Amino acid sequence: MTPIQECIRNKKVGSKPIWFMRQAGRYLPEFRKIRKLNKNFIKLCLDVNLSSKITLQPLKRFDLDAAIIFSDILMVPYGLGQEVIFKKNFGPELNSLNLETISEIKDSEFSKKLLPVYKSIKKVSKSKLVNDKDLIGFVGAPWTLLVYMINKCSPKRNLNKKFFKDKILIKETFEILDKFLKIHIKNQIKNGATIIQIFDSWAGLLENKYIEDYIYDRTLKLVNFIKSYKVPVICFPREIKNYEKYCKIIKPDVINIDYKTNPEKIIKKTDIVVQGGLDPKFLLTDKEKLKIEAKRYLDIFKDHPYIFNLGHGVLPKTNPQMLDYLIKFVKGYY
Ligand code: 1CP
Repeated sequence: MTPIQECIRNKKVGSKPIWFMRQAGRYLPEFRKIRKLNKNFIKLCLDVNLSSKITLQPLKRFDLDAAIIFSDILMVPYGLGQEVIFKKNFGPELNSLNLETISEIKDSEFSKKLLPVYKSIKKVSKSKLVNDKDLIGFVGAPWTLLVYMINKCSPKRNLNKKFFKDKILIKETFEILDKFLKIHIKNQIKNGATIIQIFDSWAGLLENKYIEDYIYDRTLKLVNFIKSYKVPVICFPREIKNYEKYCKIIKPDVINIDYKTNPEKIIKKTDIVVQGGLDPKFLLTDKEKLKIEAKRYLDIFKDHPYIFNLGHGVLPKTNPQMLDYLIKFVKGYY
């Protein structure tokens, strides 16, 4: 069994497995080199040779316990026929959501559009570099995808609250997402993903009165679907106000905490396996500060099954040597 599966299935404590959100990305010069020659981000995700190569880049450098497939949560709206472009210094930009068009998309058409993602998963799963390691597939949570699809750009730029009023648009989009996220998850598992992570990056934006309908109900459907394949599911409801309640209702196999969540409080309230937490900004400081902060997490989770990771993705300004230092420190701690 892989170190991560031991931690999740056997609730193993002791040495902590480790991987990083955004471990393949802009902080790596070898990624930037490929990115420079491939200006179209979606096209890059759909290039089987390049996306599998990028997925494996961090595993060539570091002693990590998992690979995460190089793709994006916005590949699902793309697969549904909503145009997505990634603009430099702006982020993603989507065109208007046309319910009629996306309701007509057929399962086979969607799977065909995203076929290179599945081929890339298959290719990576056969690589020696992931022998005895996990290969993480992922999806955006329905709520977070709805935000991008209706808002058409990152809500950190501006969130058009007007759309909360269109209940029909919201309900129908959720129904379509439920169907196609399940297809996307199934295709990833069938091609070699051994764990699925659900990213709910904008969980913290939602008003309490909508949480039940837009986060709990919708996410639970996906979590139960993933569990039916006997594949572990990690949930990351970033900045959600009540992590304990989320765990109680959703019951993911693993809960990823953000850096604002108090790690001590979380283990008092739940026996679910925990992942992450460390503020990625510590990787921009110095080794001594980074070590103290990493040690804090390792000590808190000494007797609790814990997968070492961050409280959000690796930042583009991170020096890869700091990541190397952190991995060696975590691996050598117990
Ligand atoms: O070179 C570049 O400009 C690309 C930067 C980049 C990368 C490396 C984007 C654009 N996406 C990715 C890959 C990616 N995205 C992965 C790959 C695997 C890995 O982790 O190494 C994953 C898991 C994601 C998931 C993702 N995409 C999320 C959820 C996690 C999070 O960061 O909160 C979100 C919100 C996105 C949307 C997205 N993709 C990229 C951008 C700039 C954004 C928008 C972020 C925002 O709204 O602020």
